[in-house]
Amino acid sequence: MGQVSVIIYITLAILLLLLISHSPTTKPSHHPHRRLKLRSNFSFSDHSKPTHIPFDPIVANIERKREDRLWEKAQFQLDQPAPGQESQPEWEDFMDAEDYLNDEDKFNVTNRIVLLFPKIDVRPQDGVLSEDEFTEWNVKQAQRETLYRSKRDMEIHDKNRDGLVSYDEYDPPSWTRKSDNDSSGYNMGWWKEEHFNASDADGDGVLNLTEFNNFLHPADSGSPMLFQWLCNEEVRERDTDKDGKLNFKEFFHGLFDLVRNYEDVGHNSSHGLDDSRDAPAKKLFAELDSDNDGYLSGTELLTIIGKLHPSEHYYAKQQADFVIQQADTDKDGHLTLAEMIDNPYVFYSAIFSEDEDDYGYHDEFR
Ligand SMILES: *[C@@H]1O[C@H](CO)[C@@H](O)[C@H](O)[C@H]1NC(C)=O
Ligand SMILES: *[C@@H]1O[C@H](CO)[C@@H](O)[C@H](O)[C@H]1NC(C)=O
Ligand SMILES: *[C@@H]1O[C@H](CO)[C@@H](O)[C@H](O)[C@H]1NC(C)=O
Ligand SMILES: *[C@@H]1O[C@H](CO)[C@@H](O)[C@H](O)[C@H]1NC(C)=O
Ligand SMILES: *[C@@H]1O[C@H](CO)[C@@H](O)[C@H](O)[C@H]1NC(C)=O
Ligand SMILES: *[C@@H]1O[C@H](CO)[C@@H](O)[C@H](O)[C@H]1NC(C)=O
Ligand SMILES: [Ca+2]
Ligand SMILES: [Ca+2]
Ligand SMILES: [Ca+2]
Repeated sequence: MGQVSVIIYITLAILLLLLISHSPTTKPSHHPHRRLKLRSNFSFSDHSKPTHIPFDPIVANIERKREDRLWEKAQFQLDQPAPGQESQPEWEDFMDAEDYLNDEDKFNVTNRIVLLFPKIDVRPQDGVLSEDEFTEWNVKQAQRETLYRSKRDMEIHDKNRDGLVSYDEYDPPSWTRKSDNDSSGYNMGWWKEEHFNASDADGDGVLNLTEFNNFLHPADSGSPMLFQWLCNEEVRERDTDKDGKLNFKEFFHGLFDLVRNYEDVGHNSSHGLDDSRDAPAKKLFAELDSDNDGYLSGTELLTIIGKLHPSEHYYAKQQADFVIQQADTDKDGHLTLAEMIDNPYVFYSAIFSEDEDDYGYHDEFR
């Protein structure tokens, strides 16, 4: 037997030992392999859609930086379109960020949760997180996001860089232009003067950052003027006979289903379609028609503004309910620190990916 074969045998034996030492029995893992991933789907074209609210400010910061780069690229291209030189956002640009997130020494989700928990557990500080506390946290994170984006959007419009946007400066960006043709006679009118004026809380003719942010997010503005504007827009959009108010038919075909979608519990549509919808629709119409003239005005819609335009709070609560339900191991409706630590990826769900390939690879070699 030659020396070569001996060496081969020894090598094989060592390899085998290595494989065994990496087997699952020697290193039990609580979680299947996860790889944290930054959101890849941020859309510059639709600001009205609620996006996922990031749980962890660090991740939010990273995602924002990434967004900035995409945004700068997009702006650059608007300014000077370079033919033939297609530029998609380079995933590689952000590899360092993802490597950071997946480096357990640098970004240890357990430690992050331990750090964040007391910041969420504030009302009251009792060692458990309630739905309200989690909702508040989500609202705060969401507000940071929207304000940040508004600030960036403002830079586009604020041509003279005085930190204020006048109506003349406000040039509609392409994402607001659904169609220039406006076949309905009324489009959303983002850039209409009325909308601008309703956002100008102090009436000085220009929008500062707060006012501009409210302009972009009227449903979250808390401003009576903007709520009124939103309701007037609802009327205008559904007002097919153009008399400036909604009759029952216009309400029924345009608004009723929208309202109903938010209170769909206990509905039973198994019998007669229109019969079953007619009665509750008539009831709601009568309730809303407070001056009993048989029509709904914008003002009469104000009481259901929250259903027509759910605020950030609505989505923040939905997301809070969802994560609590996912991580609430003892089902008492609250989250303890231990429950969160046991289910860390519930909170990082928007950014982790369970890659099939990763799965196979790691099962094989563990
Ligand atoms: C991202 O967007 C694409 C289409 O735009 C969609 O097919 C995909 O499901 C989205 N991914 C996530 C994670 O939302
Ligand atoms: C995260 O840090 C804790 C100590 O704070 C440690 O026990 C745990 O193993 C770390 N997790 C990972 C995945 O490294
Ligand atoms: C807009 O409407 C005009 C007629 O009113 C039509 O000729 C034109 O093609 C339309 N443009 C678009 C983009 O739909
Ligand atoms: C908006 O306000 C300005 C004054 O600041 C006024 O001149 C203009 O007519 C108003 N426009 C609308 C549509 O209300
Ligand atoms: C913008 O103006 C409003 C009054 O309309 C004021 O309450 C708010 O603090 C101002 N915001 C900023 C960022 O200056
Ligand atoms: C619909 O309502 C009827 C009684 O009104 C009830 O018997 C039936 O179970 C309901 N169906 C559903 C799907 O809830
Ligand atoms: Ca608490
Ligand atoms: Ca102002
Ligand atoms: Ca009325």
